[in-house]
Amino acid sequence: MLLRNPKPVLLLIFGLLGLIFVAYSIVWQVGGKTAISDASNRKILLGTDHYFTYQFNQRPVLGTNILKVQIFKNDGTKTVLSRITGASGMPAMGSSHDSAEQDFTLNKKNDYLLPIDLVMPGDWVIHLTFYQGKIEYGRHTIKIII
Ligand SMILES: [Cu+2]
Repeated sequence: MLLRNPKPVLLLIFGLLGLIFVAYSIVWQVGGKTAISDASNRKILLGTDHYFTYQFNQRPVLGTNILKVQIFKNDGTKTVLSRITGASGMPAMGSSHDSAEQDFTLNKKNDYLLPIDLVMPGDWVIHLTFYQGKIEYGRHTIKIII
């Protein structure tokens, strides 16, 4: 049977589609899917006499996330290195989302901070490189699924 006035039905359908879209976006952002390769704040060995931990300012989401790295001597004393860099990318997309190797900035609390831009859902890697003087002291790769 043909509806005499299809407008309200169309509005309802578009309204529902809109709601589904919004709900889907929220679920995607909050994410049951996000995963990180190391537990937050796990001690990761660095050379023979240091370790580091890392954490994000939030469960990683699309957009900019701040990665914090802290360096410790084996006895647990917080310390600094000469330089830490991070380079992020999405291996499945070739080099199209690769960032340059960027320096972490050191704040007053001796935390190393670097903004990480995750521009699309998928599997991401962040390559960390640690320097003592000009010598490469260690490397670690963080994997993120968003
Ligand atoms: Cu992409």
